[in-house]
Amino acid sequence: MTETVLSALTEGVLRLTLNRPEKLNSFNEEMHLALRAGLQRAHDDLGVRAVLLTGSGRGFCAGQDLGDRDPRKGGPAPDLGQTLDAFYNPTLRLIRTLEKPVICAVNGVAAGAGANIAFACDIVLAAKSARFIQAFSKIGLVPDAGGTWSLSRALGEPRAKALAMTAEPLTAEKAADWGLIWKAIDDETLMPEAEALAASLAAGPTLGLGLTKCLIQQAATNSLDAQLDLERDCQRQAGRSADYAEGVTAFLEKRKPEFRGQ
Ligand code: LHQ
Repeated sequence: MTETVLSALTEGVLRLTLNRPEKLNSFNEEMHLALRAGLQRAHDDLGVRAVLLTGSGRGFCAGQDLGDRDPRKGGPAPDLGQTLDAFYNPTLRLIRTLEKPVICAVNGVAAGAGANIAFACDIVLAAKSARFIQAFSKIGLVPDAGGTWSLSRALGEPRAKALAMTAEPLTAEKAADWGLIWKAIDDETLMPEAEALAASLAAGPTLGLGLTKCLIQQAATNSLDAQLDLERDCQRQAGRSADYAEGVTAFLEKRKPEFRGQ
């Protein structure tokens, strides 16, 4: 049977590829569980120092597989809250709490929860041909997978509400101009550029990068006072790391640092 998420670890980069291309990598239960297992491995395995998430074929991810939820089959209305609790929310939490960089290479259309999973990643690169669509309003749902949170934070209420209510596709270039993603890249250079970025982060000071991620995430809800204290605590921890000693030594010796992620 074909694997719904391809997983490969190379020199510290765990590449996770959503792999249901004939359905634009929309989520069925098996793919949910496979992605979660991959992200859990990233948490547990010291050999993983960065994650690269992407999709097979012409799409990144079209959100939930709507064929799995055919209302014509009858029966009671589904409990979609339970679907979020059981599947999407654990995945979102694994991405946000992973103390390692998560790079997302959006290789094609990203719709519904597929778009919002991309926005939860730390650094998002997208092919210029990719589109982001808050498809939920087309089927009577509300944005999920953290979409209301990430859109309103990155864009403010006016753009977040318009994207969510109209489901108008947002081009990769506009998403980058608006600060929703890091970069829009020519289609043919997306993967080489994403791989190079992931490799360079995986060779970086993982502890410091993880602490940086936590700090920036907490800044949104902290007061300046609380954030200054948190920076102090994290800097104390970073300053005791082997990678800090190596970074300074390499600087003084005018050579490239060899970080070990500790
Ligand atoms: C699909 C899908 C798909 C199944 C393309 N499912 N087959 C939802 C419910 C439950 C719990 C909580 O959360 C959620 C979260 C959500 O994500 S809700 C939003 C669900 N997603 C959508 O509404 C997007 C539906 N897809 C589309 O609007 C289009 O396919 C987009 C705009 C993504 C791409 O359009 P095209 O490039 O024109 O491709 P296509 O529509 O021809 O799709 C290609 C194939 O993929 C096609 O199959 P076929 O057998 O005809 O070739 C589609 O049926 C299939 N596909 N999305 N979500």
